[in-house]
Amino acid sequence: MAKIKNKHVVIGLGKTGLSCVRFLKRLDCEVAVIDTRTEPPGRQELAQEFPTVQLYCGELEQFDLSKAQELVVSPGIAISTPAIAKAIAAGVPCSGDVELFAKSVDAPVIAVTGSNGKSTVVSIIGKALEALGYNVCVAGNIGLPVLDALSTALDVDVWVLELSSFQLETTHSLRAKIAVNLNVTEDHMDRYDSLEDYAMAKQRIFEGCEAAVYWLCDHRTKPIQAVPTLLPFGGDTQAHGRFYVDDSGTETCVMDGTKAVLTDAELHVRGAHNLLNVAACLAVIAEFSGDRYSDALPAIKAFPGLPHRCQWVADVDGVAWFNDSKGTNVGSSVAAIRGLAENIKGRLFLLAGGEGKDADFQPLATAIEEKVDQVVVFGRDAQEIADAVAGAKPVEKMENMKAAVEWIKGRAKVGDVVLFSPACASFDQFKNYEDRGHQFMTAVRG
Ligand code: UMA
Ligand code: ADP
Repeated sequence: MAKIKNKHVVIGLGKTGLSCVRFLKRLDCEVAVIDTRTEPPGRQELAQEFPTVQLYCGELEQFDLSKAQELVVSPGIAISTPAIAKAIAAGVPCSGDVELFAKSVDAPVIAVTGSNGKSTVVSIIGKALEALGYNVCVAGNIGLPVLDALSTALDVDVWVLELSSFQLETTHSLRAKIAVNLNVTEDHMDRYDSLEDYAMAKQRIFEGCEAAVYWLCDHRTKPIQAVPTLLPFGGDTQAHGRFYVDDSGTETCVMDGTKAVLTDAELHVRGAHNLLNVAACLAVIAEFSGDRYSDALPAIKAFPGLPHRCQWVADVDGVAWFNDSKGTNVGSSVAAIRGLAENIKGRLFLLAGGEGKDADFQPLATAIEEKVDQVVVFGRDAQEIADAVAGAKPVEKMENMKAAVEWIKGRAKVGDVVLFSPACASFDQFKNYEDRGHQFMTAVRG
C-alpha cells in the first residue's frame, strides 16, 4: 500500500503503539499505524492527539511492509509474523519501544526480566533506591510504556525497567548497567517454539550489560555470553550466591554470605518465592549503590506487595479469600499455592482457568496434589486444566469466574482459604488481569 511507503510504521495501537507514535512525532517523523484489531484500544487517543496520522486496521498480510522506512512493532505482535519477517528480510529496520528508548536514554538502566516476579522486583528496587536518595523511574512491562516515561520523568538518576521476552525480541542496544534474569519457566508457549526459544529471548537482556544478576538454581537464567560481572543469587547453604535464602533454622532469613539481613517475619510480602525476589533485589541494590544496601532495608520491609499478587481480599464467614489474578502462568500459580499453603489451618480451594497459552499443566497438578483440597476451573481452557489435574484432587468445572465464586461460597467453611490464581491469561473473558482481579474481588465482597 502506497500510504505506508517511506513511513515509520508503528504496528499495534495499544499502550505501546501510542507511546511510539508520540515519540516519533516529537522527532517529526512521518508515521503510519497498523493494527490487526478492528477496534484497537488507542484509536480515540490517536485521533485526538494526532488527527493526521493514518490508522489502518486489518491483517498485516495486506500491507507491503518492505516499502516502510522502519517498523516499530508492539510486544503483542511477534516479529516472526510472515509480513514482518518478509520486510526484515528485505532490509527494513525493525525495532520496538525499548530499542527506541535505549537509543535515547542517558541515565543508567537496571533491567529486569524473568517468567515471574518481575513487577514485584522492579517495585522493590524502585522503593529501595529512592530510600537511598536516587531519583528513580520504574517503567516497562509493569504498565508504563518506557517512551511515555522518557518524555514525562525529569532528572532521572536511574531507570528500573521491567522487560518481557516480547519486548526483548525487538531490543538490540540496551546495554544495561545491571541486567537481571529472575527465572525461566514455561509461559507464552503459543508464541514460542520451545522453552529454549523463549529462554533465548530472555537472554537478550544481557547483551552489552555491565553486571548480570541471575538465579543460581536455574541454568537458563545465566548469561550464555561473556559479561564483566556475574552476580548469582539464591542457592542453598552449601552453594549459593552472595544473597540467598536460608530456611534451615527456626526463622527463614535472607542472607548476605554468613550474615542474616532480613527474616520472613519482617517482610510484608509472603512465600518462599518472595524471599528469593528480595535476595535478587539486594544483589542489584548492593551492586548499584556501592554496598549501601542496609539503609534501604526499612523500605524493603515496608513494601506492602502489589495488588493482584496473592493479595488478601476479605475474610467472609471465617473463609479467607486471596486474589492472585497476576498468576498468569503455571510457574506463578505453583509459587502462589506453595507460598500460601504454608500457613493454612483448614482446606485450600484453588480457582483457576482462562487462556492456557498451550502450557503444560502437569507441574500445577503436582502442586495441587500436595497442597490443594478442592479445585474449581472456568474459562476457555478449563477442560485442559481439569484433565491435567484429574485424579490429583476433586475438580469442579464452572461456566465463569462469578459462578465459581458462588459455588465455593456455598462449600467453604471457617478456617478454609480460597486462592484465585488462574495459571492462565485473562483475555478470553476479561480485558486484562487487573479487570479479572477486580471482578473477582467484587464477586467475593458482593
Ligand atoms: N494485538 C493484536 N493486534 C495488534 C496488536 C496487538 O491483536 O495489531 C493484541 C496482542 O496480541 C495482545 C494485545 O493486543 O494480546 C495487546 O498487545 P499490545 O502489544 O498492543 O500491548 P500494549 O497495550 O502495548 O501493552 C504492552 C504489554 N502487553 C503485551 O506484551 C501483550 C503490557 O504488558 C505492558 O504493560 C505495556 O506494553 C507497556 O509496556 C502486559 C502483558 O500482558 C501486562 N505482558 C505480558 C506478560 O507480562 O506476560 C508479556
Ligand atoms: P511478573 O511481573 O513477572 O508477572 P509479579 O511480580 O507480578 O511477576 O508476580 C506475579 C505472580 O507470580 C505472583 O502473584 C506470584 O504468584 C508469582 N511469583 C512472584 N515471584 C515469583 C518467583 N520468584 N517465582 C515464581 N513465582 C513468582
